[in-house]
Amino acid sequence: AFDHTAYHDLQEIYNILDGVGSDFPSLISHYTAGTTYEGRDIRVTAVSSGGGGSRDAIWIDCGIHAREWVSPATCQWILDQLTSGYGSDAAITTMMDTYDFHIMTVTNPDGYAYTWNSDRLWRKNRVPYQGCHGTDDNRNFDSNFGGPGTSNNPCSDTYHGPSAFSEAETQAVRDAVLALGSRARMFITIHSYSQYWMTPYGYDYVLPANYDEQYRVAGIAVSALTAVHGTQFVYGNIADVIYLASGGSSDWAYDSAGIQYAYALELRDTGNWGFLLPPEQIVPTGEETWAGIMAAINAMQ
Ligand code: 0X9
Ligand code: ZN
Repeated sequence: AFDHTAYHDLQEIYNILDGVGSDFPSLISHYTAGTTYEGRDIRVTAVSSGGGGSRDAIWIDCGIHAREWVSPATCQWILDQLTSGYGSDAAITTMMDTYDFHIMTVTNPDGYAYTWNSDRLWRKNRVPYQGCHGTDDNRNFDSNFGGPGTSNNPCSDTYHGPSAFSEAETQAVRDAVLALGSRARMFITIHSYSQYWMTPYGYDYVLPANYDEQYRVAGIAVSALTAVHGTQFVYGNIADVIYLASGGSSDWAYDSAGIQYAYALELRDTGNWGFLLPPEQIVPTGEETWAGIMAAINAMQ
């Protein structure tokens, strides 16, 4: 089902997800976490080797920002590794017999479709507000909603939306993650670009109570990531590593969902190609990111 040599449009990605579901029916189940303004499904792929829904869970979402194409490509890479590795790769098998994975491969499908059809560098969703289009879904969570690093102008790329959780995409992430309850052990939201592995918070320079532990695990993840292809990542809290940004999903995951390991990743590169990362880099990006994520999962206490 998978093809990591090219980027795929939304319909192709959904066909790939259907394909992996029919190829691995004992591992894969799909559910719809929400429906967008333009009527598209927001899909989650649950990967489980057993346990009847009782196991701890890892949440990974990709593509909350439409133009960051290597992000959904990396969620597809992860799904491929999990399904092809179960029963053949010892590390993956052990991990999958311990954790369920819930993967939202295209969190913002309206925006993603728009980057294919109209504007390659579109970021937000496509809901119309006051003559412009789109809320930045990563400013729409209730983590200091409307605070630093957000805009109340619907024409801005960082428009926070009319109210916290006003958007179908943020409702979908919220509801799917909360449905996991205390089983959710790690939350990873995948962006590009800049090569960062970031912990809360984005809404303030204060650090989470367990910052030392999240930082320790991030360091292990980045070492494993760098070991694959030598790619350098900077790690630390969002506000210091990148900038103040309120209403983000990983701050919400830590503060409100109570997930103790909440990471926002910025994948390749550092700006040479930026959002237009060549498809030849999908595989190495997937390889190193997956190595980092596996190391992080195995380093959790
Ligand atoms: O600005 C963003 O939303 C992210 N950077 S991006 O270039 N991919 O748009 C950073 C997200 C930081 N996370 C939180 N603020 N929670
Ligand atoms: Zn982003």
